[in-house]
Amino acid sequence: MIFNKLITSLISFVVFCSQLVASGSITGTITYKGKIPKLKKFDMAIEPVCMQKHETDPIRFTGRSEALVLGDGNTMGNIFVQVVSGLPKKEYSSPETPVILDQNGCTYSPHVLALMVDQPLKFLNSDGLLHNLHTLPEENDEFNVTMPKFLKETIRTFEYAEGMFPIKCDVHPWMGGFVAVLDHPFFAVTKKDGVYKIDGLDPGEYEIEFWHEKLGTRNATVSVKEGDAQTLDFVFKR
Ligand SMILES: [Cu+2]
Repeated sequence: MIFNKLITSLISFVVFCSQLVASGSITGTITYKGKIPKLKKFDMAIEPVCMQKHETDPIRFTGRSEALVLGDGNTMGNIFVQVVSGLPKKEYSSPETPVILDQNGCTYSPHVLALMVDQPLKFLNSDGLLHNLHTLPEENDEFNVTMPKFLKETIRTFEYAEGMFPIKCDVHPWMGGFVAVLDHPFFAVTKKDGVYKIDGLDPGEYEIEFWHEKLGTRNATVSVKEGDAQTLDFVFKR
C-alpha cells in the first residue's frame, strides 16, 4: 500500500518535472522561388579519380549546383538556419563529438556546415588525393593545411563564434565550402529536402536567420510556447 503510494507520488513528481523543462522546437521547410540559373560545369579533368566518382551523378559536376541544391518542389539544401536573438544569456557547452567534413570526389561533403566553438571538426580525405584545406575566417585564425594523399584525417577547432566563412582547396579551384562557428546549439543546416529542426528552446520570442551563400540572409520571428512544436516555413525569392 505504502509502496503503491510512493510509486504514484514518484510518477506525479516525474510528470511535474518534465512539464517544468518541456522545451519547444521550431521546424520548417525552405523552398526556392524564382528563375533557376544555368548551371556551369566543373572541369575536373585534372583529377580522373574525382571525375569517375561523379559518373553516375553528373549534377555534381555543375559548379553552381552546389550553390543551389534543389529537391522536389524546389526545396533548398545548404541553408544555414540559426536563432539570432531571444536566447537566454548563458554559456552552452560544446559537444565533444566531431563534425565531419569529407573531401570526396573533389568536393566538400557537406558543402555548408556549422559547429560550436571548440567542437572538433574532423576533415577526412576519402579521395586519397592531395588536397589542401584553406579557411578564410575573420575572427578565428586562418589555416592552410596540406592534406597529402596518405593523410586520412586531421582535426581542427575554432576559438571564436563567427558567421559563415569560406573554406577552399588551393589544389582544385572548384572546391569550396562554408563553415560557421556558434556559441549556442540552436542551429541547423538543411539537406536537399529543405527541412530543418531546432529544438530544446525555452518558451519565448525568437528571431531566426536563414542564410544562403548567394542570396544572403533573411530573417523571421517566431513565438515558441512551452512544449510547442512551431512550424516556420520559409521561401527564398530571387
Ligand atoms: Cu582538393
